[in-house]
Amino acid sequence: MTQSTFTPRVFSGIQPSGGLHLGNYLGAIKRFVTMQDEVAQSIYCMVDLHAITVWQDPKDLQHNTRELAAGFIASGISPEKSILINQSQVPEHAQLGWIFNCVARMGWMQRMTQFKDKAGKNAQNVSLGLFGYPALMAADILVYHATHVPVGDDQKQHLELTRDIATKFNHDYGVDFFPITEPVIEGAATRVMSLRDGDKKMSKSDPSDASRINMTDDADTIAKKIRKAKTDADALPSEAKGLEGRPEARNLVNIYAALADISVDQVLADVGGKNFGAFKPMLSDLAVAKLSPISGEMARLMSDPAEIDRILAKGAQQAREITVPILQKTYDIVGMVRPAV
Ligand code: AQP
Repeated sequence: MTQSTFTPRVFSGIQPSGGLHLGNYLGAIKRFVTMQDEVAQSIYCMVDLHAITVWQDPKDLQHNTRELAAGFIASGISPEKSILINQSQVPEHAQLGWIFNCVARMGWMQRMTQFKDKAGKNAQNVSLGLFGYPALMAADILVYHATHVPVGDDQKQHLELTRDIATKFNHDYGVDFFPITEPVIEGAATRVMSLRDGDKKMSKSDPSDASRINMTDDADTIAKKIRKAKTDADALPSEAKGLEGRPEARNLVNIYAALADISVDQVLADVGGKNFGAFKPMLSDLAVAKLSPISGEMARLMSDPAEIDRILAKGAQQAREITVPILQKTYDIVGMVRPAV
């Protein structure tokens, strides 16, 4: 069976390990929204089981899961068109995750740069879950037989591992059961960088709030963070090659291009020659215009958490119509005994 024999299906997830930021929005969510109209079925997930690979206060986790769901919906993901779930309500993710723990090899996992970055010098003290994270991520995707996964650039290696796991499972058991998933890493802002350091990814867990634009920031906060964003002293170039060796300038131009839905070349054709004193207010105005309606809608949705819980419960029901048969078939392939149906 080849990739093309699988019905196109999109899956992606975000951790409710903090508030949503501009990197999540531009690198992932914006593409989630367009893809829900491009394929027959899309599933978007708050990956709460991944979030607890590092400590989460239980109340914060609940709040962040609901707020993330609100962020998805406010950004344009429709619960009528896409299946919206939190991972822990669909137990087949974790069940297939265990099977994949037994397929993935230690050597593959030890090469994962995200684990190395997150564990740092503390590798003996981090959770076993943090190490196993990419095998669970492979299960998140393959328990739907998802064919396409929109993500930011930092997830490329985990998606290669997902392909390796599917290939090894199919090979070991002599089946063509799991698709070889395609990563979808597109757009001008697949890797949004910190506003304080152009060599570091914008991230929820950065201790400096000034390093990121949160989706819940108000207009004044957004303007202040952009005004204070680190830059160099030169004017903006008129062509993309003039951004080489200027990570902070490149980052702000990429953000502008992604927010405006135009290319970097188009941005530079307009702003080439301007200094940051002139460009930053343009960027702030654009960011506020694009993000304020989303944060306003998020706040409205968060005023009715029971409705968010209903959407997630309905999503879990719809999801399990897909995941239960795929897990059962996996168990059959592996040789697990279960009652005949
Ligand atoms: N800076 C970024 N630029 C572009 N895309 C990004 N993504 C994350 N940061 C950027 C994309 O957002 C999706 C969800 O990411 P995640 O929450 O599952 O985990 P992460 O990549 O580890 O995100 P953070 O913010 O850096 O979280 P922490 O600080 O908790 O580790 C993915 O598609 C990711 O590529």
